[in-house]
Amino acid sequence: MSGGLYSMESRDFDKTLDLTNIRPYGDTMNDGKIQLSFTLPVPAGDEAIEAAKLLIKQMGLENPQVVFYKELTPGFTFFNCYGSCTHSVDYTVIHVPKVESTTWDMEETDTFIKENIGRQIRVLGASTGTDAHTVGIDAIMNMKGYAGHYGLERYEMIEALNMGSQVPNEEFIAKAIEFKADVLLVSQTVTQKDVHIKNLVELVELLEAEGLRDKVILACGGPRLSHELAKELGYDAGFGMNTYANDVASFIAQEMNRRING
Ligand code: B12
Repeated sequence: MSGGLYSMESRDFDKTLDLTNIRPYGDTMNDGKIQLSFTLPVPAGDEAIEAAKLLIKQMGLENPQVVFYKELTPGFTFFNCYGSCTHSVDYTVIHVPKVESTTWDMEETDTFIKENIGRQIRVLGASTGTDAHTVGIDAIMNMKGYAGHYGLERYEMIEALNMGSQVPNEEFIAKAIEFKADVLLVSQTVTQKDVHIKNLVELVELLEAEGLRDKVILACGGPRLSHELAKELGYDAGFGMNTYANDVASFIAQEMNRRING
């Protein structure tokens, strides 16, 4: 959704919108309504509902309401609740670091690579470490693509190799050397106990030890990753939710061009 378009439409629709002071929207501007769901380790009943409401109040939400509850298994009750948030944020001062490239479609990127790089770019991808989630990296790389965006394997000027999931960092690097990869793409979905940080950092350290870090474009992606975090961990770029292959391909083409042609 385009922030600019949205705010203009909302302004036309509701004159009480103040972008320096936004709060959650339920059905009336500035009502602050938030939906929460959680489980408490107690049996269902009036006391459980009261406990849920007290908890929501302690979270700083006003007018707590339990709209659904069910004992999932003896002694554990699941709740759907609402409450009103009284806090607000200034949307106009927010700055989120983002990958600085222009997103093109597949044909534009292929043409740019032909004209500026003059050869296919070799891209190696994998979901590394113990991570078994393949759908994210497949969405970026597979020929068929994802949500109407063809994957990197479809690009004429990209030679893409997807190693799948649970690829140890050492194996990934060995393949990168054999494949003469220009670009390494790492997918990390599971973030429990910060395992993604450990994996991602370990890869950077191993690449540095092999003298390879500066020779490749290194990017990572996953639902809990951001460009800011990726940069902190030593990556050239990080991609989060709703990324498509053409976002990544455009970045790769422009970054390669910058490195080769200045
Ligand atoms: C399918 C799934 C599984 C399948 C995976 C099958 C497979 N072949 O991939 C199975 C059943 C194996 C599984 C297992 C587990 N899962 Co799971 N799984 C999911 C689920 C339902 C969907 C993930 C998915 O496919 N999303 C769709 C893709 C398209 O989205 P995406 O990955 O975000 O990718 C997009 C972007 O992030 C980005 N992207 C992703 N990677 C990359 C890489 C690059 C380079 C780039 C540029 C972009 C990019 O582009 C993609 C397209 O836009 C999610 C919940 C959910 N609804 O999201 C849980 C979820 C990810 N799983 C979770 C967990 C906890 C697990 C297990 C640990 C459960 C367990 N206790 O065993 C295991 C871990 C196994 C392991 N060793 O990794 C948690 C993770 C929580 C966390 N914070 O870590 C989630 C969020 C569920 C939850 N709410 O608890 N899982």
